Parts: sequence; C-alpha cells; structure tokens
Amino acid sequence: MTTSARRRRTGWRGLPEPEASSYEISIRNKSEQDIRSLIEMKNRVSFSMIATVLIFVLLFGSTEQVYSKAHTPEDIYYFENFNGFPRRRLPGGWLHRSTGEVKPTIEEYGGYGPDYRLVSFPEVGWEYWDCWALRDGITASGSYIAQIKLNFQNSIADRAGLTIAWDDTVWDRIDIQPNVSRNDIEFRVTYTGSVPYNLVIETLADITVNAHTDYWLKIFANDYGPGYGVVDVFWSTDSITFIHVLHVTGIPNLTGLIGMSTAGPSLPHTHFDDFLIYTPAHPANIP
Ligand SMILES: [Ca+2]
Repeated sequence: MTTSARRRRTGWRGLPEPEASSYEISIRNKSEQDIRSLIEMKNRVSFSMIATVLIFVLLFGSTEQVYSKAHTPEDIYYFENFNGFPRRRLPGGWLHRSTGEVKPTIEEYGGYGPDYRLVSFPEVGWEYWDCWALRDGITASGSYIAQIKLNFQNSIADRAGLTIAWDDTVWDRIDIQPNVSRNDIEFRVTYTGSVPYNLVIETLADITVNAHTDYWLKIFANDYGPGYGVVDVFWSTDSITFIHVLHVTGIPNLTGLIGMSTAGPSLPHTHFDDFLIYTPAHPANIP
C-alpha cells in the first residue's frame, strides 16, 4: 500500500468519507457519483441489508460508530487524473512493462497545463509489442471496481483498455481491451498457475468504437475462489450511463495489480485518463 493510495473508513453505502482538501473533494465527488450510479444501476443490494444498516444507524446515531464498533476493514479508494505528473515521462509510481520497446508518457492534449495531462501510449505497427502501465503498490483482490477513460487516436488498429490481476513475477494477467477495428471488447486471460478453470465469456451487448471519442471502460470483479472468478464489463460514452457488455465466469485468479494497456499487432495510439480502483470494505455493495 503506497502513501498515495488512500484508505478510508466507509459510509453506510460503502462510499469513501469526504476529505478536507477541496481538490480532493472535487475528485472524490465525481468518482463517488460515478460509483454510486453504477452501484444503483446494478441495484442488487438487498432490501434486508439496507434495512439492517438503517436499524444500526438509528441505534447508534452515526455510521462511523457502527463500523468502528464492528472493526470493519477499510476501503481502498484510488483515483488518478495524472495532472500532477511531469510531461514526457512515465508517471511515477507506475510499473512499465512491454514485450517490446513501447513507452507510455504523460502528455498534454487539447490545451496547455496540468489540467490537460493524460497518459499517452504510442502507435506501433506490426511488432506485437504489447504494453502495460500498472499502478504499483495496490494489489486488488476479492471484490473490486476498476475504471479508465480512454480515447483511441487511430481508427485502424487493435486493442487498448484495462489490465487486472497482474502478477509481476510471471506476467499472468487479464487484459480487457476494446478493439477499435473490430468494435468489440476482447477479454483475454493469461494464466500459468495450476488452478483448473473453465472460462466462459458471454457477450450481452454490441458496441461501436470510434477514434477520437471519449469512452469509459469499467469492470466489476468478484472472486468466488480459485477458478471461480467473475468479471462484468461495462462501457460508456459519457461516464454516467454504462452498457453491460460482457459477463465472464470461470476466471482462475483475480488478485493482482491493475493498470492500462495496449495490445495487438497494431498498437493503437491511445490516451488514458481518470483511472480508478475501488475495493469496498463491504463487498456486498458490489453486485
Ligand atoms: Ca488528466
């Protein structure tokens, strides 16, 4: 756990409590709204659980007291807009990995100054130089959410998206990457361990992927034991309304680092921004 990853006590819906800094509050509110909208979208929190929590609230007066009495583990909540990193370099605190010589760097796009900074992965044609930038120090496991904003700068190219469950010793991973030429989201498991598994990828919706268009890719991960991981993949054009695109079961492992990546014979020049990891102390809040 690094210092930049913030641990917080939870509110009654498993969302992070406010902090003093207005800068962080503005970011937090955006993400909280985002998380809340998705949680509401899935809407599988049982009424009985809500009723139980409300009873506790009434009994003890505040959620802070409820959870401090119960010694509940804290959330991990991490949001990164990359605005604080210097240009032309890899962002600090991120692991860079590539099967070739691809280097993502911080760039400014659409204007000048920190507000326009993002992570840019370069275009590489016909080399199979897959590339990853992984947030170091946050090993997600159990139930968690990850989200990235991405914008393809090439219309004829391959894949860019999220990578989860990264094992840095063997590069085992799950790459969840929209393909800008094929108009779909590819879900690829690279696993060298001994756990038997039966991966089933169910496509629930068709999508269109255009270049020079902002998209948000979000995943819900739920680990029901070795070989029984489940990931649901969502896609949005406005960060508010998400389409449920993939339901994947039989995943061997969901524990590991999370980051962004490009892949394929033709690596797309891709802009990534607004990266989010959220692991709630109360996984029941994640459907
Ligand atoms: Ca940014």
